[in-house]
Amino acid sequence: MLPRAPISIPIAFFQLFALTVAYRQPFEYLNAVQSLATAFTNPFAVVNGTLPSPLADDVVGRIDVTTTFVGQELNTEYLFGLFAEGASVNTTQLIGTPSSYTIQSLVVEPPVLAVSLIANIDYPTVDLSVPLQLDLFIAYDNELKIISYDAILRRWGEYLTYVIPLLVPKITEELNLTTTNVTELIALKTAVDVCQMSTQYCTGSNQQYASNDACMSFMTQLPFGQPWEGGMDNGICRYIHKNMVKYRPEVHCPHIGPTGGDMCIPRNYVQVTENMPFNQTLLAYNSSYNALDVKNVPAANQIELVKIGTETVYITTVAFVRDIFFRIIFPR
Ligand SMILES: *[C@@H]1O[C@H](CO)[C@@H](O)[C@H](O)[C@H]1NC(C)=O
Ligand SMILES: *[C@@H]1O[C@H](CO)[C@@H](O)[C@H](O)[C@H]1NC(C)=O
Ligand SMILES: *[C@@H]1O[C@H](CO)[C@@H](O)[C@H](O)[C@H]1NC(C)=O
Ligand SMILES: *[C@@H]1O[C@H](CO)[C@@H](O)[C@H](O)[C@H]1NC(C)=O
Ligand SMILES: *[C@@H]1O[C@H](CO)[C@@H](O)[C@H](O)[C@H]1NC(C)=O
Ligand SMILES: CC(=O)N[C@H]1CO[C@H](CO)[C@@H](O)[C@@H]1O
Repeated sequence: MLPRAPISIPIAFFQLFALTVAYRQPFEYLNAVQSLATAFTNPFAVVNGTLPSPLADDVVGRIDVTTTFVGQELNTEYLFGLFAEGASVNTTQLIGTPSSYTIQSLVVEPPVLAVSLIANIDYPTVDLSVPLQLDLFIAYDNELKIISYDAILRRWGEYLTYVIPLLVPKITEELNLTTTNVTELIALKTAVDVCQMSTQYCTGSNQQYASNDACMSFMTQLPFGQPWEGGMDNGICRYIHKNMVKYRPEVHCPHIGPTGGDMCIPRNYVQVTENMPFNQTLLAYNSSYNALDVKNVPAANQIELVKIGTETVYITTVAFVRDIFFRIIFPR
């Protein structure tokens, strides 16, 4: 005789899911992080709308070596447009284009994940590809769009120190120069590229400099800046922002102009460090035990779930252990 299936069992099963339904299954976050990495290494496709933006409308993103960006449009421009535009010009760019990636570390604790990926950054004019490690904390909303991200470019200073000398001979050739002074060369390269964009796109009410010459003279006086000063009043910041002016000149032209707009400006270290800009926390605070999580889990199973020496039930982990489902559905 078949055992009579107690009616409460499928409900318990369903409710266990229902309790975590605001969050998604772990594999969905894995897919989401893969989508992000794919988008990052195909920036053109995001910019032209072939790949959907992985970002929520009111996303807040922070990148340690630049600054905080608010909203989907701005973040799309900085995460994808920056690289897509860099790849579309024929001259050697100081900022390369991500082409492929490997994920080195990943922790999923819905709705937050932490990932460290190694992206290969391409410099096609010199046939170079250099790995750059990116560490990100990401919070997802219920639609699996990124609502907060906090990104760290690991060894960014070391990266630039490695890359720039490899670009210099080609840049020297492109600019028809004879100088071997790298500082002067990079300052000139920065000025040429920024001023070209400014002269082409920042016109009318968006005009920043009286002329291309005025731009060149301003830019060549400006220090290039340290690698970590990508959000400060210097050349590297304007160089990062130059690729966006084409998208929305009214927003981005001031960033490459003499004032730096609200992007390339002096910043206070303590304020930057202490300011928490995110609308949604990057703490996976709902993942630990609470009574609701185990409401429909039989007491015997709860005890089993609480592993030796710990009093915390990680329901987000537990919910996906097949064996435990079976025990809930078919209690001994
Ligand atoms: C968008 O960009 C992708 C990647 O570069 C490309 O394959 C695709 O053809 C582009 N689509 C349009 C409509 O431009
Ligand atoms: C890059 O070079 C190609 C072929 O030489 C040319 O068709 C294209 O217009 C150039 N693009 C830019 C942005 O100069
Ligand atoms: C580079 O210099 C050579 C020789 O002086 C000149 O013929 C050429 O037009 C220059 N090219 C550019 C892009 O200035
Ligand atoms: C390179 O140029 C900078 C700026 O003009 C100057 O301060 C520096 O001393 C030069 N370095 C060398 C090695 O000549
Ligand atoms: C976290 O859990 C509490 C209590 O279960 C719930 O009220 C709250 O909405 C949850 N927060 C998020 C962001 O899901
Ligand atoms: C809806 C909301 O609270 N938006 C805020 C998100 O965070 C940014 C930056 O901290 C604010 O400017 C938004 O107003």
